[in-house]
Amino acid sequence: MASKKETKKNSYGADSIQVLEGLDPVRKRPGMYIGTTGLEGLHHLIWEIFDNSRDEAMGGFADDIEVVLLPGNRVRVVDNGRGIPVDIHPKTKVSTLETIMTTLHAGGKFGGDGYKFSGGLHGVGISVMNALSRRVRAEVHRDGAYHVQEYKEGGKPLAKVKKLGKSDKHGTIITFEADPLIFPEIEYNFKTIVDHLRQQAYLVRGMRITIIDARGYEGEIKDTEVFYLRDLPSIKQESIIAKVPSQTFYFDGGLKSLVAFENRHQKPLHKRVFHIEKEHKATSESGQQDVQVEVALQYVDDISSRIVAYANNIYNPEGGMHITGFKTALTRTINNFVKKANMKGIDGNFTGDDVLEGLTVVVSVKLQEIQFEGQTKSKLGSVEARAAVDTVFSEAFAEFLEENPADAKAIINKSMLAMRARKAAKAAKDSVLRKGALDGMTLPGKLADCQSKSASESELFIVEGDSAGGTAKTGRDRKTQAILPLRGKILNVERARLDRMLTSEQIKNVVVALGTAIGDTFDISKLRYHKIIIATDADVDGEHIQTLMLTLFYRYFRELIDGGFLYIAQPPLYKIKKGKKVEYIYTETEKAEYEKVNGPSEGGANIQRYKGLGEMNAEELWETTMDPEHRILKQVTVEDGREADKVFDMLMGTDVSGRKTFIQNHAKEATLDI
Ligand code: 1YM
Repeated sequence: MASKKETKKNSYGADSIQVLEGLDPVRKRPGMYIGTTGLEGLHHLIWEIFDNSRDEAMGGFADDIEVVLLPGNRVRVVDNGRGIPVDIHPKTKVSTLETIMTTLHAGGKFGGDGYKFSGGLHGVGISVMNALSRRVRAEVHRDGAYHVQEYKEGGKPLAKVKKLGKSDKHGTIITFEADPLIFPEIEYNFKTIVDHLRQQAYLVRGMRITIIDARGYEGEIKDTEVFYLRDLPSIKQESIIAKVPSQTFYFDGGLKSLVAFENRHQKPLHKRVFHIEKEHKATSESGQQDVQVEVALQYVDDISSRIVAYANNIYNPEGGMHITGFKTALTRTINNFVKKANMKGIDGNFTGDDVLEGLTVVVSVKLQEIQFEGQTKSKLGSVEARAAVDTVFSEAFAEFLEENPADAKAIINKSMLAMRARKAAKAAKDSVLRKGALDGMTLPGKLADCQSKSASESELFIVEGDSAGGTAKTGRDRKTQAILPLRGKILNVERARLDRMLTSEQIKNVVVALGTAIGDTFDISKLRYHKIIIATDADVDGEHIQTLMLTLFYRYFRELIDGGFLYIAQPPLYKIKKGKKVEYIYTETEKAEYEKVNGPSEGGANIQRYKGLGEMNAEELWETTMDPEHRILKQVTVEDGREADKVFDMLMGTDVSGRKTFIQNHAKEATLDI
């Protein structure tokens, strides 16, 4: 680290302030500066100071940062950088430290040249933090001395910067206490901080970040104490560290490590993680800017893709120009490689979607002048980023494919599979969706239809298993209730594409029985039953089938969910017989209550547990699950379509544990219709 620091010149020159303004605007309209005064805004205060330390690390001047949550709602951020300059600023006649703490110095560069690709407005956030704090203490080790200045009530200095002693160290320590007049709730979330700072650690290779939650520490913590940081005169509190939660991040691999982290629950298809980091020089005539580009990627055995984008270390959930450039370059590079390699049976006409399947990629760009689309910085607008990523990535990735034949082969195979699946899915979908494809189909033989032709009084029970189906047929009300049995495990939901599922005989039966057709020809007025009731066993297979059905309805028959036509049956878990009295119990909570009131099997009560629908006879099934007078149905709703879509995607992926959890948590959600 030291050698790195020495190669850079100390570029501070205190004469380039552009706009100076007091802190009043920040206190008047905090939302303008930190978004909200809720918990998110509160955490923003930490990010603002942390960004200063991170920029110092990006510039090569620091490599260690410490964030400490202290008792009394105080937060301390420490870095081993150059230290904020403390000399008198020629324009403001007060120290540079005081100037940047007490003025909104808009206009970006302040002080020296800053760093080529800093987070943007250099050091601007620190005054925002000061304005919104009740108390702040700034300590600087620099120029052979240890300097301190304190501020109160929204950034008012208590005194000038004081030199409190000698120091051969360098670095900055900021301790602040957010102002309760601004923030109605002050409660920092350790996990939020850890998650945010972990991402940051990936983005600046070789930067160590330690986060310490010392809020619960009961001993004394002095003002100047640094917990962990090297280089600073840390009153090493190893004893404290051992007693409170802490976490340290350091990723030598940068984005390469981030890709590995994102893929931690996945099965990689090739060994090497591709990685490139390079500065793309703008052509001088066009007057564009240089762009720093970093990309890391690896393919895994999954059908979805994970694309993570950053611009100047700001996360862009909606992507933007860098991602556009990346996608174009990825498709072109893989297709070119395939053509050049002259692979048998592969023509190199992959689409963008083909090459994205299974991909985990992180793209990070750094620009001097950055533009986002919209207020939230969620999408990068700077056009230069597109060409920069395209050029840097395609060049390096072509080389990677050539130099690593095994990895290249695995990647091409994955795209090949995706292409085949896409074509097959399209053909299958076309044939299923083709106008009238289902029109001529007669009702499936398995369906025991009801007598009524009025949809409003008709119900369709989709029942798991032939045997339960048979029982339901015997027990039902023939006039209004139709039964369609589904054979055992109809289809492996895992990894099955919905398009392909539609070609399955069993699913087709469901579609034909509904009567609405599907796709372009879908017509809700043709729905043959106004209650569609999924009835499965209360076990893993049953939950599996429920999930499959929910997926099918969600993707292809959304209107049936929106219209409130879809339900899940609630068969009882227990039957309790006491003398001639029979009682059914539907949940474990109910059972616990029953036992509390009656005592276990007291008075000769006989408790029978139902493992599946098939264990009930026709009369019991009618009484408990089908009789509109007594049954419990759960209506399926889509509260938040977007959220649901995400979950379904997850269900179709390879992460089995995530899918299981979902099935267990959600299959039986929704409102009661008793
Ligand atoms: C815990 C917070 O603020 N570190 C920090 C800030 C600065 C510097 C170093 C720094 C920058 C420069 C020169 C330069 C800042 N300085 C300024 C300004 N940590 C934290 N560490 N020397 C030191 O940019 O040239 C703004 S931020 F403007 F005063 F130079």
